[in-house]
Amino acid sequence: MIDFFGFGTANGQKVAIMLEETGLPYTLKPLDMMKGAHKSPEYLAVNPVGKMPAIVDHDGPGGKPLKVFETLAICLYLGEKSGKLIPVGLAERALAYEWSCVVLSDLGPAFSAQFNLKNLKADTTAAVDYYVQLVHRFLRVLDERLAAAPYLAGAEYSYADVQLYPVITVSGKRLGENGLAPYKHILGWRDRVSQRPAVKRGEAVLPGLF
Ligand SMILES: N[C@@H](CCC(=O)N[C@@H](CS)C(=O)NCC(=O)O)C(=O)O
Repeated sequence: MIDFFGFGTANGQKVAIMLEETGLPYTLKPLDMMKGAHKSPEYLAVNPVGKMPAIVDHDGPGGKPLKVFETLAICLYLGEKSGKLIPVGLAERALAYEWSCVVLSDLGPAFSAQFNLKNLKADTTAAVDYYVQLVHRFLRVLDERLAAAPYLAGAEYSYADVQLYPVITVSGKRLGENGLAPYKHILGWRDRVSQRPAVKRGEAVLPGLF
């Protein structure tokens, strides 16, 4: 059984969807970030960085418990453990990792910076504008990728798509009602991915709050 420490953000949803896609048994341990649960000593013993998400697999390698933190590390662990959503070909595996990195280290942090800056009691207009244009820069590239292939790693849906999907559906709301309208290929891909039963279940387990 896997304990999943989650909260309703895009990162939390990535792990919820991945757990549902793999079918591995898990228990959601809601992490109340509004009350600072991610800074508690109990949680820091699981994730020393003090960020959500994290898992503890009580049936880890060798039958021993294994703690895993960092969204991408968790999703790769779940994919490898279950044998699901990891592309077979080496080229496709490289593509899945490459596009996951674009989402995890470029697009996601640009969305987060824009959101966090808006909450500061200071004039952050120029900094917010900078991060918004960065968000659009990566959305343009992702749109081109999804014009060239139905999924990020090519013909098949993979864990890389799980990294992007909640960023589009949850963080994407920060761009306003028509913010994603220029990205027709992303929107078509989003609609295809949203039809997957495991994606619907993952979204229901941990609805995206903001
Ligand atoms: N690199 C981390 C980032 C996770 C992250 O930023 N989580 C946010 C919530 S979505 C968080 O825990 N923020 C609280 C904090 O930074 O103290 C990952 O991909 O798991």
